[in-house]
Amino acid sequence: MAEYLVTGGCGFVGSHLAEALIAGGDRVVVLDNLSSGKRENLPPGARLVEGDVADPEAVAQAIRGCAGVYHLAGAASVAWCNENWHAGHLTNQTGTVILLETAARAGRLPVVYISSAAIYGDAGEGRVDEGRAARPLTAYGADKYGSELHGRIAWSVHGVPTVGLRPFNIYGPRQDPASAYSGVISIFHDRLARGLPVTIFGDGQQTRDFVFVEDVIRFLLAAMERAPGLAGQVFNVCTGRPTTLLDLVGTLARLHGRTPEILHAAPRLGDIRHSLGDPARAEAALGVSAGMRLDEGLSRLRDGR
Ligand code: UD2
Repeated sequence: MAEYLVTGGCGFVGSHLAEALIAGGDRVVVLDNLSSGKRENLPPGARLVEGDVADPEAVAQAIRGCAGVYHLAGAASVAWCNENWHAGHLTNQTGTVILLETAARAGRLPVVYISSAAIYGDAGEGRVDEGRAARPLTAYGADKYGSELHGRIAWSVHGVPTVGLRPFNIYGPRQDPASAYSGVISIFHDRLARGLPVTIFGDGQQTRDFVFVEDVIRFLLAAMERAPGLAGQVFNVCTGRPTTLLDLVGTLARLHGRTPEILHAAPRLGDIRHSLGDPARAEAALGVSAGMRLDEGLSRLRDGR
Protein backbone atom coordinates (compact mmCIF):
# COMPACT_ATOMS: atom_id res chain seq x y z
CA MET A 1 0.00 0.00 0.00
CA ALA A 2 1.38 3.38 -1.02
CA GLU A 3 0.22 6.92 -1.66
CA TYR A 4 0.05 8.24 -5.23
CA LEU A 5 -0.50 11.67 -6.65
CA VAL A 6 -3.03 11.75 -9.49
CA THR A 7 -3.04 15.09 -11.31
CA GLY A 8 -6.37 15.72 -12.99
CA GLY A 9 -8.00 13.20 -10.64
CA CYS A 10 -11.36 14.98 -10.77
CA GLY A 11 -11.49 14.54 -14.53
CA PHE A 12 -12.78 11.75 -16.70
CA VAL A 13 -9.80 9.37 -16.82
CA GLY A 14 -8.20 10.59 -13.59
CA SER A 15 -11.25 9.84 -11.48
CA HIS A 16 -11.44 6.27 -12.82
CA LEU A 17 -7.76 5.84 -12.00
CA ALA A 18 -8.15 7.25 -8.47
CA GLU A 19 -11.04 4.88 -7.91
CA ALA A 20 -9.02 1.87 -9.10
CA LEU A 21 -6.03 2.78 -6.91
CA ILE A 22 -8.22 3.11 -3.83
CA ALA A 23 -9.99 -0.16 -4.64
CA GLY A 24 -6.54 -1.77 -4.79
CA GLY A 25 -5.70 -0.53 -1.27
CA ASP A 26 -3.56 2.51 -2.14
CA ARG A 27 -4.03 6.08 -0.92
CA VAL A 28 -4.62 8.88 -3.41
CA VAL A 29 -3.93 12.61 -3.43
CA VAL A 30 -5.59 14.43 -6.31
CA LEU A 31 -4.29 17.73 -7.70
CA ASP A 32 -6.98 19.37 -9.81
CA ASN A 33 -7.89 22.98 -10.58
CA LEU A 34 -11.50 21.97 -11.26
CA SER A 35 -11.47 23.80 -14.61
CA SER A 36 -12.96 20.83 -16.40
CA GLY A 37 -12.84 18.23 -13.62
CA LYS A 38 -15.62 18.05 -11.07
CA ARG A 39 -15.45 17.74 -7.31
CA GLU A 40 -18.19 15.08 -7.40
CA ASN A 41 -15.92 12.85 -9.52
CA LEU A 42 -13.49 12.55 -6.60
CA PRO A 43 -13.86 9.01 -5.24
CA PRO A 44 -14.46 8.54 -1.51
CA GLY A 45 -11.17 8.33 0.34
CA ALA A 46 -9.17 10.49 -2.09
CA ARG A 47 -7.75 13.78 -0.78
CA LEU A 48 -8.11 16.83 -3.01
CA VAL A 49 -5.52 19.57 -3.32
CA GLU A 50 -7.22 22.25 -5.35
CA GLY A 51 -4.55 23.81 -7.54
CA ASP A 52 -2.93 24.03 -10.91
CA VAL A 53 -0.21 21.83 -12.40
CA ALA A 54 1.44 24.98 -13.70
CA ASP A 55 1.80 26.24 -10.08
CA PRO A 56 5.04 24.81 -8.61
CA GLU A 57 3.92 25.40 -5.01
CA ALA A 58 0.65 23.55 -5.47
CA VAL A 59 2.49 20.63 -7.08
CA ALA A 60 5.13 20.56 -4.30
CA GLN A 61 2.39 20.54 -1.66
CA ALA A 62 0.44 17.76 -3.37
CA ILE A 63 3.43 15.47 -3.98
CA ARG A 64 4.56 15.37 -0.31
CA GLY A 65 4.60 11.79 0.99
CA CYS A 66 3.79 10.20 -2.36
CA ALA A 67 5.54 7.15 -3.79
CA GLY A 68 4.76 7.97 -7.40
CA VAL A 69 2.85 10.29 -9.72
CA TYR A 70 0.24 9.72 -12.38
CA HIS A 71 0.18 12.90 -14.44
CA LEU A 72 -3.16 13.19 -16.23
CA ALA A 73 -4.03 16.85 -15.80
CA GLY A 74 -4.30 18.65 -19.10
CA ALA A 75 -6.51 20.38 -21.62
CA ALA A 76 -7.85 17.37 -23.54
CA SER A 77 -9.46 19.08 -26.50
CA VAL A 78 -7.45 19.54 -29.68
CA ALA A 79 -9.92 22.22 -30.86
CA TRP A 80 -9.79 24.15 -27.56
CA CYS A 81 -5.98 24.19 -27.70
CA ASN A 82 -6.13 25.62 -31.23
CA GLU A 83 -8.15 28.50 -29.91
CA ASN A 84 -6.26 28.94 -26.63
CA TRP A 85 -2.69 28.37 -27.74
CA HIS A 86 -0.78 29.85 -24.82
CA ALA A 87 -3.18 28.65 -22.12
CA GLY A 88 -3.07 25.14 -23.56
CA HIS A 89 0.73 25.23 -23.68
CA LEU A 90 0.96 26.33 -20.03
CA THR A 91 -1.16 23.44 -18.88
CA ASN A 92 -0.06 20.73 -21.28
CA GLN A 93 3.67 21.35 -21.49
CA THR A 94 4.85 23.78 -18.78
CA GLY A 95 2.67 21.89 -16.29
CA THR A 96 4.44 18.65 -17.24
CA VAL A 97 7.91 20.17 -16.81
CA ILE A 98 6.94 21.55 -13.38
CA LEU A 99 5.58 18.17 -12.38
CA LEU A 100 8.72 16.34 -13.55
CA GLU A 101 11.04 18.78 -11.79
CA THR A 102 9.03 18.44 -8.58
CA ALA A 103 9.13 14.64 -8.83
CA ALA A 104 12.92 14.84 -9.26
CA ARG A 105 13.29 17.02 -6.15
CA ALA A 106 10.96 14.80 -4.15
CA GLY A 107 13.40 11.90 -4.54
CA ARG A 108 13.13 10.86 -8.19
CA LEU A 109 9.62 9.55 -7.89
CA PRO A 110 8.36 7.45 -10.80
CA VAL A 111 6.02 9.38 -13.12
CA VAL A 112 3.50 7.84 -15.50
CA TYR A 113 2.14 10.57 -17.76
CA ILE A 114 -0.47 10.84 -20.47
CA SER A 115 0.81 11.90 -23.87
CA SER A 116 -1.44 11.42 -26.90
CA ALA A 117 -1.82 9.75 -30.27
CA ALA A 118 -2.01 13.32 -31.58
CA ILE A 119 1.82 13.38 -31.64
CA TYR A 120 1.69 11.20 -34.81
CA GLY A 121 -0.32 13.75 -36.79
CA ASP A 122 -2.02 12.28 -39.83
CA ALA A 123 -0.34 8.92 -40.29
CA GLY A 124 -2.58 7.53 -43.04
CA GLU A 125 -4.85 4.51 -42.84
CA GLY A 126 -2.50 1.87 -41.43
CA ARG A 127 -1.68 1.17 -37.81
CA VAL A 128 1.02 3.42 -36.34
CA ASP A 129 3.55 1.98 -33.95
CA GLU A 130 5.82 3.79 -31.54
CA GLY A 131 8.69 3.83 -34.05
CA ARG A 132 6.79 6.22 -36.31
CA ALA A 133 8.24 9.75 -36.40
CA ALA A 134 6.23 12.31 -34.46
CA ARG A 135 4.61 14.91 -36.73
CA PRO A 136 2.05 16.75 -34.63
CA LEU A 137 -0.32 18.96 -36.61
CA THR A 138 -1.71 21.03 -33.76
CA ALA A 139 -0.58 22.94 -30.67
CA TYR A 140 -2.11 20.17 -28.58
CA GLY A 141 -0.01 17.52 -30.35
CA ALA A 142 3.12 19.71 -30.22
CA ASP A 143 2.75 20.19 -26.45
CA LYS A 144 2.20 16.49 -25.86
CA TYR A 145 5.28 15.69 -27.95
CA GLY A 146 7.25 18.34 -26.06
CA SER A 147 6.10 16.67 -22.84
CA GLU A 148 7.44 13.35 -24.09
CA LEU A 149 10.84 14.90 -24.83
CA HIS A 150 10.92 16.33 -21.31
CA GLY A 151 9.76 12.96 -19.99
CA ARG A 152 12.82 11.35 -21.55
CA ILE A 153 15.09 14.08 -20.21
CA ALA A 154 13.60 13.59 -16.75
CA TRP A 155 15.02 10.08 -16.91
CA SER A 156 18.29 10.60 -18.77
CA VAL A 157 19.39 13.78 -16.98
CA HIS A 158 17.57 13.68 -13.63
CA GLY A 159 17.07 9.96 -13.01
CA VAL A 160 13.26 10.22 -12.77
CA PRO A 161 11.77 6.97 -14.10
CA THR A 162 9.07 8.14 -16.52
CA VAL A 163 6.71 6.14 -18.71
CA GLY A 164 4.56 7.96 -21.27
CA LEU A 165 1.30 6.64 -22.67
CA ARG A 166 -0.19 7.70 -25.99
CA PRO A 167 -3.90 7.04 -25.77
CA PHE A 168 -5.96 7.13 -28.92
CA ASN A 169 -9.62 8.21 -28.46
CA ILE A 170 -10.74 7.38 -24.92
CA TYR A 171 -14.44 7.02 -24.10
CA GLY A 172 -16.60 5.75 -21.26
CA PRO A 173 -18.79 6.75 -18.32
CA ARG A 174 -18.11 10.19 -16.79
CA GLN A 175 -16.75 11.76 -19.97
CA ASP A 176 -18.49 15.11 -19.88
CA PRO A 177 -20.62 15.78 -22.98
CA ALA A 178 -21.34 19.36 -21.95
CA SER A 179 -19.04 21.29 -24.26
CA ALA A 180 -18.44 21.35 -28.00
CA TYR A 181 -14.87 20.33 -27.13
CA SER A 182 -15.88 17.04 -25.49
CA GLY A 183 -15.00 13.66 -26.96
CA VAL A 184 -17.22 12.74 -29.90
CA ILE A 185 -18.68 9.61 -28.26
CA SER A 186 -19.83 11.48 -25.17
CA ILE A 187 -21.47 14.16 -27.35
CA PHE A 188 -23.19 11.71 -29.73
CA HIS A 189 -24.32 9.43 -26.91
CA ASP A 190 -25.83 12.35 -25.03
CA ARG A 191 -27.60 13.73 -28.11
CA LEU A 192 -29.07 10.36 -29.08
CA ALA A 193 -30.30 9.80 -25.54
CA ARG A 194 -32.10 13.17 -25.77
CA GLY A 195 -33.46 12.56 -29.29
CA LEU A 196 -31.39 15.41 -30.79
CA PRO A 197 -29.54 15.50 -34.12
CA VAL A 198 -25.78 14.91 -34.26
CA THR A 199 -23.32 17.06 -36.21
CA ILE A 200 -20.53 15.39 -38.14
CA PHE A 201 -17.56 17.60 -39.02
CA GLY A 202 -16.55 16.52 -42.53
CA ASP A 203 -17.92 13.51 -44.43
CA GLY A 204 -17.96 11.08 -41.50
CA GLN A 205 -15.43 8.75 -43.14
CA GLN A 206 -12.66 9.81 -40.78
CA THR A 207 -11.62 6.96 -38.52
CA ARG A 208 -10.65 6.74 -34.86
CA ASP A 209 -9.33 3.98 -32.60
CA PHE A 210 -11.76 4.19 -29.67
CA VAL A 211 -10.47 2.75 -26.40
CA PHE A 212 -12.59 2.18 -23.30
CA VAL A 213 -11.56 4.03 -20.16
CA GLU A 214 -11.26 0.89 -18.00
CA ASP A 215 -8.74 -0.53 -20.45
CA VAL A 216 -6.75 2.69 -20.23
CA ILE A 217 -6.63 2.36 -16.43
CA ARG A 218 -5.02 -1.09 -16.74
CA PHE A 219 -2.28 0.42 -18.93
CA LEU A 220 -1.68 3.18 -16.39
CA LEU A 221 -1.40 0.78 -13.44
CA ALA A 222 0.89 -1.57 -15.36
CA ALA A 223 3.09 1.34 -16.44
CA MET A 224 3.63 2.40 -12.81
CA GLU A 225 4.32 -1.15 -11.70
CA ARG A 226 6.92 -1.61 -14.43
CA ALA A 227 8.27 1.96 -14.51
CA PRO A 228 11.77 1.11 -13.24
CA GLY A 229 12.36 -1.28 -16.16
CA LEU A 230 10.67 0.89 -18.81
CA ALA A 231 11.97 4.31 -17.84
CA GLY A 232 12.15 6.87 -20.63
CA GLN A 233 9.81 4.93 -22.91
CA VAL A 234 6.39 5.72 -24.45
CA PHE A 235 3.63 3.33 -25.50
CA ASN A 236 0.43 3.41 -27.53
CA VAL A 237 -2.85 2.79 -25.73
CA CYS A 238 -5.21 1.56 -28.42
CA THR A 239 -7.21 -1.35 -29.76
CA GLY A 240 -5.82 -1.53 -33.30
CA ARG A 241 -9.41 -1.46 -34.63
CA PRO A 242 -10.61 1.50 -36.75
CA THR A 243 -14.16 2.91 -36.69
CA THR A 244 -15.54 5.56 -39.03
CA LEU A 245 -17.71 8.26 -37.47
CA LEU A 246 -20.63 7.09 -39.61
CA ASP A 247 -20.21 3.53 -38.26
CA LEU A 248 -20.08 4.96 -34.75
CA VAL A 249 -23.40 6.71 -35.30
CA GLY A 250 -24.85 3.46 -36.71
CA THR A 251 -23.76 1.45 -33.65
CA LEU A 252 -25.10 4.08 -31.25
CA ALA A 253 -28.38 4.20 -33.18
CA ARG A 254 -28.80 0.42 -32.82
CA LEU A 255 -28.07 0.55 -29.10
CA HIS A 256 -30.45 3.44 -28.47
CA GLY A 257 -33.13 2.06 -30.78
CA ARG A 258 -33.38 5.35 -32.66
CA THR A 259 -31.71 6.82 -35.74
CA PRO A 260 -30.62 10.41 -35.26
CA GLU A 261 -30.80 13.15 -37.83
CA ILE A 262 -27.24 13.76 -39.08
CA LEU A 263 -26.14 17.31 -39.78
CA HIS A 264 -22.87 17.92 -41.64
CA ALA A 265 -20.49 20.81 -40.96
CA ALA A 266 -17.05 21.74 -42.31
CA PRO A 267 -14.12 19.65 -40.99
CA ARG A 268 -12.41 21.07 -37.91
CA LEU A 269 -9.12 22.91 -38.29
CA GLY A 270 -6.23 20.47 -37.85
CA ASP A 271 -8.58 17.50 -37.68
CA ILE A 272 -6.80 14.24 -38.35
CA ARG A 273 -8.33 12.05 -41.06
CA HIS A 274 -7.26 8.64 -39.78
CA SER A 275 -5.96 7.65 -36.40
CA LEU A 276 -5.24 3.99 -35.73
CA GLY A 277 -2.72 2.53 -33.33
CA ASP A 278 -0.64 -0.63 -33.23
CA PRO A 279 -0.97 -2.08 -29.73
CA ALA A 280 1.71 -4.80 -30.06
CA ARG A 281 4.66 -3.10 -28.36
CA ALA A 282 2.62 -1.87 -25.40
CA GLU A 283 0.97 -5.26 -24.93
CA ALA A 284 4.35 -6.97 -24.84
CA ALA A 285 5.99 -4.45 -22.51
CA LEU A 286 3.07 -3.86 -20.14
CA GLY A 287 1.33 -7.23 -20.24
CA VAL A 288 -2.15 -5.74 -20.74
CA SER A 289 -4.41 -5.10 -23.72
CA ALA A 290 -7.47 -3.04 -24.61
CA GLY A 291 -9.97 -5.83 -25.07
CA MET A 292 -13.30 -3.99 -24.80
CA ARG A 293 -15.24 -4.15 -28.09
CA LEU A 294 -16.79 -0.86 -29.14
CA ASP A 295 -20.39 -2.09 -29.04
CA GLU A 296 -19.86 -3.53 -25.55
CA GLY A 297 -18.23 -0.35 -24.33
CA LEU A 298 -21.02 1.75 -25.82
CA SER A 299 -23.68 -0.35 -24.14
CA ARG A 300 -21.84 0.06 -20.81
CA LEU A 301 -21.95 3.80 -21.44
CA ARG A 302 -25.66 3.67 -22.26
CA ASP A 303 -26.34 1.75 -19.06
CA GLY A 304 -24.13 4.13 -17.04
CA ARG A 305 -21.70 1.52 -15.70
C1 UD2 B 1 -8.92 13.01 -29.30
C2 UD2 B 1 -8.79 13.53 -27.89
C3 UD2 B 1 -7.48 14.20 -27.69
C4 UD2 B 1 -6.30 13.41 -28.25
C5 UD2 B 1 -6.60 12.78 -29.59
C6 UD2 B 1 -5.59 11.69 -29.97
C7 UD2 B 1 -10.89 14.24 -26.78
C8 UD2 B 1 -11.84 15.36 -26.54
N1 UD2 B 1 -9.84 14.51 -27.62
O1 UD2 B 1 -8.94 14.09 -30.25
O2 UD2 B 1 -7.31 14.46 -26.30
O3 UD2 B 1 -5.77 12.55 -27.33
O4 UD2 B 1 -7.86 12.14 -29.63
O5 UD2 B 1 -5.44 11.68 -31.36
O6 UD2 B 1 -11.03 13.15 -26.28
N2 UD2 B 1 -16.54 15.26 -34.26
C9 UD2 B 1 -17.74 15.42 -34.93
N3 UD2 B 1 -18.80 15.95 -34.25
C10 UD2 B 1 -18.73 16.35 -32.96
C11 UD2 B 1 -17.49 16.19 -32.27
C12 UD2 B 1 -16.41 15.65 -32.96
O7 UD2 B 1 -17.85 15.08 -36.12
O8 UD2 B 1 -19.74 16.81 -32.40
C13 UD2 B 1 -15.41 14.64 -34.97
C14 UD2 B 1 -14.13 15.46 -34.96
O9 UD2 B 1 -14.11 16.44 -35.97
C15 UD2 B 1 -13.09 14.35 -35.17
C16 UD2 B 1 -13.69 13.15 -34.43
O10 UD2 B 1 -15.09 13.43 -34.30
O11 UD2 B 1 -12.97 14.04 -36.53
C17 UD2 B 1 -13.11 12.94 -33.06
O12 UD2 B 1 -13.10 14.19 -32.39
P1 UD2 B 1 -12.81 14.31 -30.82
O13 UD2 B 1 -12.90 15.77 -30.48
O14 UD2 B 1 -13.62 13.36 -30.06
O15 UD2 B 1 -11.32 13.78 -30.67
P2 UD2 B 1 -9.95 14.05 -31.49
O16 UD2 B 1 -9.70 12.84 -32.33
O17 UD2 B 1 -9.93 15.40 -32.10
